[in-house]
Amino acid sequence: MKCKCGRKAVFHSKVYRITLCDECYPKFYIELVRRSIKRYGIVKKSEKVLACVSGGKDSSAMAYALKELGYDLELFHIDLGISEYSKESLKSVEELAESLDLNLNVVKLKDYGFTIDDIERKKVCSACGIAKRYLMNRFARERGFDIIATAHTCEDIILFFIKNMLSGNIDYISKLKPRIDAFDKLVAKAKPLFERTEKENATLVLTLNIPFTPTECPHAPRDVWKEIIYDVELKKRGFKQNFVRAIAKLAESIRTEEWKVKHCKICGEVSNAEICSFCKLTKRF
Ligand code: Q46
Ligand code: ZN
Repeated sequence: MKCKCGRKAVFHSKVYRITLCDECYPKFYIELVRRSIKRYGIVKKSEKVLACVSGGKDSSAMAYALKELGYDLELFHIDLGISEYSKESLKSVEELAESLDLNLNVVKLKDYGFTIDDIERKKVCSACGIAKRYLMNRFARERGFDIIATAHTCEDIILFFIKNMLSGNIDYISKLKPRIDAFDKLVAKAKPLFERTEKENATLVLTLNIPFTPTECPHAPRDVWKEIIYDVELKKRGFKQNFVRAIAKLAESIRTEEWKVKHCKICGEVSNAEICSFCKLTKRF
């Protein structure tokens, strides 16, 4: 297949009815991200952005896109201490920072007394999520960043939506908004890739040789729901993007109950209990 410019194609999409080469695809991708940001007001040009990068393809694509679009940004990586995976991830984000000429901030979980490898198997991902949310928010606020950008893809958003619907956590759906404004000590959050698919992100990093590691976290569970989402997309083209837009609409319309903000007695961060989940974790070690 050939691109409209006549060169060999690297990307074909039935959803957009388009076939593009390695020169036309990056421009197309950046334009899609620009449109999402504008349409949903995800990041403002005046905001200082802390872009969270794991070393994987999605966050590498996000960092590249935000830089191309002219945002004032720095990179942020947490060394989770997950054996070889964390070493490879760190190497990859260092290469990414160098290739994009961006400042990289690294926080080591070990400096808080434990690593993800120290957590019992069943609780690994929940502890990891608690640590990531806590460290990125605290770091961003203490260093004067206005907004935290994470590379959630449309598959991630659909997955969170289905799982939370099934567990009856309707309130949680409001967290799936493309932008969540700052509240008390919580810094604003942005999901600039919420309409992008993993395939679109992978095509960008492979086409432009943007550094990333293909290695997956050894704790990543096999997700049957993700396979189901891909199956539906195969049968109904455009399902993922249409669904994620509907989720964004729904998330915006949910009025969360006013909650009286509490602060952790140990660290002072926002918490829904006397002691926050992160301090509970550090206390165990
Ligand atoms: S939560 Fe779980 Fe991920 Fe943390 S332990 Fe690995 S798989 S990295 S997004
Ligand atoms: Zn605390």
